[in-house]
Amino acid sequence: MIRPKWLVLLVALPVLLFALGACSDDDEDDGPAATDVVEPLPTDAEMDDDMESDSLQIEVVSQSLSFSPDVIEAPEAVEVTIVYENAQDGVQHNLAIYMNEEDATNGVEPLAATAVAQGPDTQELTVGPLPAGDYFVWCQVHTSLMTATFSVE
Ligand SMILES: [Cu+2]
Repeated sequence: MIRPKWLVLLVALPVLLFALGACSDDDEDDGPAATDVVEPLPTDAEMDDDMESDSLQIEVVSQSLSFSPDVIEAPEAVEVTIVYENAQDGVQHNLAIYMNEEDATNGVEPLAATAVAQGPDTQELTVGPLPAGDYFVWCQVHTSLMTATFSVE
């Protein structure tokens, strides 16, 4: 009587273990799949890092008749994106970059310029790559009242 029970156990145990093993294999398959879902998050962060290195962003703000910073520094031979924020409520400004002040006063087209817009307003302006030098910046609404230097070095 004992022997048949042992025999049943001996036969049943491997089957049970196999079944359990199959179940735990499924769980392990779910495990890596779950981490696969988590992995794209660091990938997004890496993409942000890549965007920063590929396209340098420089923030410039106007809260009065001025640009802050009034010397906008950028590396030579690199395309940069100026994020220009007109933070002055109800006042129109823009950011226009010229080869020099003479061009600006003589009405030469700017190398790059945001659209004139009433604050609050934020625009992105892609500039360059430009050779090293000091470029002239003004607001086309307030011209000589509101100037800055775009310094590429
Ligand atoms: Cu202005």
